[in-house]
Order: sequence, then C-alpha cells, then structure tokens
Amino acid sequence: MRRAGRRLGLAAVAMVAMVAMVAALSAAPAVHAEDGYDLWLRYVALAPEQAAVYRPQVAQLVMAGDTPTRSVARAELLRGLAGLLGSAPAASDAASADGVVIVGTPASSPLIAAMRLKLQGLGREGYLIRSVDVDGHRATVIAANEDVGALYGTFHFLRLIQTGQPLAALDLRQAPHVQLRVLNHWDNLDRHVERGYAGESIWDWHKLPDYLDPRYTDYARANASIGINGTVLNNVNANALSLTPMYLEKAAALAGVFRPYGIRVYLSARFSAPIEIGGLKTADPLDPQVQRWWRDKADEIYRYIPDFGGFLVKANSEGQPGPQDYGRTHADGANMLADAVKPHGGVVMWRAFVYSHEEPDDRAKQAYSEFVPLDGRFRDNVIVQVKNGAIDFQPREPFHPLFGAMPKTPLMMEFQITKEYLGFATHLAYLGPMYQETLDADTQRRGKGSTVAKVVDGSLHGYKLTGMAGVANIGSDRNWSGSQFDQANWYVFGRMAWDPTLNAKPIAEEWARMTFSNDDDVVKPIAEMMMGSREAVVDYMTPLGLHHLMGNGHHYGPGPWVSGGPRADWTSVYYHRANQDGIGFDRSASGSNAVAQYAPPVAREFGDLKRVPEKYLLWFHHVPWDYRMQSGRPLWDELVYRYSHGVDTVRQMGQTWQRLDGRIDPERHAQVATFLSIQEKEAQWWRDASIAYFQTFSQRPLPQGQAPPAHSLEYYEALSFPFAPGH
Ligand code: GCW
Repeated sequence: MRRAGRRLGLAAVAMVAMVAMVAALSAAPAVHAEDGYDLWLRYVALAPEQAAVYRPQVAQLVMAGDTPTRSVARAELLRGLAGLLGSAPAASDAASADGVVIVGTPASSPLIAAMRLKLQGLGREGYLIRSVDVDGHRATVIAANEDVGALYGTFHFLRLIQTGQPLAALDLRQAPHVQLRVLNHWDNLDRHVERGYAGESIWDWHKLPDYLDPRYTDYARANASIGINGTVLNNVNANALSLTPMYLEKAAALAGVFRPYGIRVYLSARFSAPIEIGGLKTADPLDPQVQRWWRDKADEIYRYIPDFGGFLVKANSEGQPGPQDYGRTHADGANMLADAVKPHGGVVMWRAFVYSHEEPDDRAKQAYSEFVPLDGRFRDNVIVQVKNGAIDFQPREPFHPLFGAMPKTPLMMEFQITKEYLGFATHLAYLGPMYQETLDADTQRRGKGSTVAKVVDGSLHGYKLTGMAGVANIGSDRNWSGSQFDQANWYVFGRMAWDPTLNAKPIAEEWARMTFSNDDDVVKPIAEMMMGSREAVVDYMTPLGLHHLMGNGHHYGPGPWVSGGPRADWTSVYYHRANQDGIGFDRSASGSNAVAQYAPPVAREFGDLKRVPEKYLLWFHHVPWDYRMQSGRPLWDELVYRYSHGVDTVRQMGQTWQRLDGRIDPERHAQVATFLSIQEKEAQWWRDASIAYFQTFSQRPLPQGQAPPAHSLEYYEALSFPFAPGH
C-alpha cells in the first residue's frame, strides 16, 4: 500500500508538474525567452482592455488563401491576431456579422470586386485599408491589385494593432515610392560576412538546396513586413562560383522560399567570371565571345530562377576587376550585362563606389568624375547605385554630389545598415536620422526642394527605374543583427525605402512599440535615446565633419594616427590633415575644389567657411585651431567639448535604460544594458585617443573641466586587434 501510495504520489506530483508545464507553455509570453529572434513581429498578447476593443473588430476573416502569397498573408494574419488578441478570427465566406476583415484583390474576392474600390494608382504592390459597411455589417477591407499588395496591407493592418491604433475609421492608401527595395548581403560562400557583426551568414550554402532553414522563411516575413522586395545574396566582392550551377541551384532554393513574400533574388556578379568559370581569355565587355558568355549565363540563371532580379556589380573598385581593365568604361561594362538580362526583364545595379589605381587628389571626387561624363550612356535597365556620401559610410557625410547630377541615368541609394563605421553591433546607433538627413538634403539641382529623396524616388528627373539598397546587418545570431537595437536599422531602412519622405522619429516609436512595449512611458524614453544616438556616435568618433579616422583594416576603434600603407587615401592622416596650423580637408576652391561637384548654390554654401554648417566644417575646410565657433569657443575647445558630449550622451543612454529595468523582459534588458556599458567604454576610448592625438598638433591645453585622456597617446597607438570581426 505504502509503496503503491508512494508511486501514486510520485505520479501525481509528476502529473501536477506536467500540467503546470503545459499551462506555462501555453501562456506563451511568460515562458517564451525574449532573445530578439521574433524581431518586431512578436505578436505578444495586448493588454486585456485593449484586446477586448479589437477582438470584435476582427471577429471574422474573409480571405481566400489559394495562392502562395495569399496563403502566407493569411497565415500571418491568423498568427498575428491569435498572438495579439488570444484568438484568431473565424474564417468565413461572407460578411455575416460585424467585425469582418476582408483581404484580397478584385480577382480573388467577389466581395472586393463588388466594392469597386479605387485601386488605380496603387500599382502592383500598393494597397488600401478602409473601414467599410458590407450588407449592414462593419468591416475592414484590405485590398490591392495583386496578391503582394494584399500581403503588404496585411502587415500594415497588423502593425496598426501591434501599435495600439484605432481601427474604427480607417482610410489608408499606400504604394511604394521606390521600386527596388533591396538588401545587399556582403556574405561570402564560406559564410564569412564582410563587415558583418551578427555571426556568420544566414545562408547555409553547404546544406542548400536540400535543407531550408526555417530562418529563411522568417527572414522573408520580416522583409515583407517592411516592404523589402529584393535581396542580393552574395558579397559585392564577389566569387564567380556563385554563378556556377551548383550555387545557382542553391540560390534557386532560396528564391523559392522568398517568392511568396514578394522578394526577388539578385546576385553580385564578378566581372571576370567569363575567365574564371567560363574558360575565356578575356572579360572585355566589347568582346563578342564575352557578351555571348554573359547572355548564355543569364539564360541559364533564369532557367533556375525565372523571376531572377538581376546583377549587382562592384567593378574597378578596391581591386575588383572591371571594364576599365580593358580600357572600357563603366557604361560599357554595365550595358553588356544589361543586354544579357534584358530579355528576361532583369536589371543591373552598377555601383558608383569606385576608385582608380592612381591616387586622386581627393577621393571624394572620384565617383562624380568617373560617372557624370557617362550620363545618358547606360541602357534603360541599368541603375547606378550610389553610396549616401562620397567617401564611405562614415558616421556623417554630406550627401553624395552624384545625386541630382545624372538626370539621364537612374541612380539608386546605397545605405549601410551594418555599422561598419558606427560601432559594430555593440554601439546603439539608430540610423534613421542619418538616412533622413541624406534623403532630406537639398541638391538644388532643379531649384530649391530638389531633395535626394526626389532623386531616389525618381520624381526629380523622371527616372523610369528607382531603387534603394541597404547593406544588410543580418547574420546567424539569434537576434539577427548582433544586437536588439540594430534590428531597428533594418526596420527603418525598409520603411524609408518604401517611402523616403518618412521621418525617423515615428518609425523609432513604432519599432519600439512592436519590439519592446506599447506603454508610452517605455516607448518615449527609448525613442528619445534612439533619436540622439547617432549624433552621439558622430560626436565621440568624428565630430564637426571629421571622417575616416578608424582603426586600419578592421575599422574597429579610433585610429586617427593611421598613415603609410599602400595608398594615402586608405589612411586617416589623408582625411584629417591636422598640423600645427589647424585641422580639416580643404575641399573649397582653395583646396581640392570638391565643392564644385555640387549645384552652385550648394557649392557656395559648403565652400564658404562662414556659411558651411558646422557639422560639415572639417569635411570642407582646413580651419585654424583658434577659429571661433558659433558657441564662441575656439575650434580646439569645441572639438574636445564635442568628444566629451558624445561620451556623456552614451552615459545618459545607459541611465535611461537602467530606469526601464522591470519594464522590459530581463534577457533583452540585460543584453542591451551590457552593450551600453561597452559603448560607454569605447566612446571614452575614442574621445581620449582622439584628443591625445590631436593635442600633439593643437598644442593647446584642454578646456577647463575637461578630463585628460586616461592613457598616453603611445598606449592607444599600440593597441592591436588582429581578430576584430567582419574584416
Ligand atoms: O566600406 C568599404 C568596406 C569594404 C566594402 C567596400 C564597398 C564590400 O570597408 O569592406 O567592400 O566599402 O562598399 O565595396
């Protein structure tokens, strides 16, 4: 008896434990480790009062799920609503009660067809979301011309609920302002990610095409949720093997996963591939055999991937092969590839990040000098991809002078999402303000208001092709981007690619709501932190227009002393030009005259020491150490003040975050807190090392109250990081 009783007792205990476990598991938010994997698509339960408001508004779903895209949209809607509201709507064929959600296209939904909605002007990808009355029942319709529009509308609708917005009187119309909204993965076939700080490449080439990691689907969901419709799978420093059948089969498998989500696959093409994998003697773009090879290659690729997007090319830049190797122009090279993909509807994204073998008097001038003479000489399926600034993704650069300067050649934006120059994955730097600063910049090429955004969306010059690329910060880390907050940079890139006139702040807020909490007293401080964060990085790394002062090669940490090596324009001293007299790169008429590459009114402003915005001061001018700044301080003092201000801001960010303890799940809170302390340490390092170095030129004391660097200049110079990531 006793023994039996004891057994029974044990069994009972086990049973209770199991019941408890099952209960815990079904109360998903409580046990679900918040490691960041779910991104902004967490769909955790809303507050009961809030859910109670929404539930009757989404009681029924009328949506045919009979195409791959509609089926993923439907699954997403059910998943999202079930998570947010605790129950998914009932499927229905007709609007038989209040609270119906109707999703689809006129072709797929008789109800939508009967509504005769104004879908003109929405294109393939646009949608509308509207509160309507159907047979006397209150309903919400998400309608589009094509399935992919309905998918985007579905994500938008979910976002409304995720961020707690009312559904009662909706009247939204959305269509993307930009056609190609693409991620550029700098991922190598060995899974190393160039400038990647989030683990290895998410593409597990070795296991493809057979094993399709579920992560690929989540990647597609996340991208579709923000309107990204293209992905370049491989590094622009390309390996020709990506174009061989073995790898095309793998790329095709990925394309198959992405297709329902409206995402096309593109590949970076190595210009010398005809030699390396084609056995030809040359890659000369005017050679008929080479042209034939690329045409055949394109035909082959389209047999694997019928909706292949096209090629991205880095040519004659940083040692990459290109048409100039054969005395041909960038247009010759781009056009040859464009002709190869043209019959299939493909495009060529040809990068303008070039620099020649000969060292220029000013690297900032190169892209403009090489490309402007080619304006109008590219095929209509070529788009030239231009980095936001003329040097290289620095924490702050003035807008690239090419924007607005090629009216007859579509130009697309290239932003860097991965933070190669803004503290890798540990520094919190929300890039929304940086993207917005560039997009809002006025090229003045067609009078005032000729913003970069209007170049990019094609409206300034009537471009037929438009695009925006972001160098991805995605890797195999559970949190995708190497840190929680770097997810926001992926997010804001997608949102601004969809609409380059959006503001960074509301995007930060909506991201924070979906990612962390819907409580205003959590969202507000987070968004404030985010909004100030990039300026803080500028301050502690490269204030007042300084640039390219990072560690050599790996680009980790400060290296204003970097000199020597193969090319002067890979050093820091080339860019800051500090000496006893002052600091800064004279790009005015008395110097390299790079300002002349801007439209005259902009050139006059940037070229004039009195008018140039102080944030670009040392980008355009060499300025004496005692130059009087707007603050009244001499330049040297202002510089020191800026460095310190950057560090102080990071410290405050840390304090703000500490105050949110208990308001955010412990796992993510702790990780962010630790990263902020790393950032503070490294911000201090940047400040101290930079001040120690520049003081050897300024020969001036630190302003009152400013702490001296913790170590000697020799100490900072001796630090070495042979294994810094992403190199
Ligand atoms: O910023 C530099 C990077 C390189 C990169 C290059 C480019 C892919 O340091 O790693 O190469 O730009 O944009 O081509």
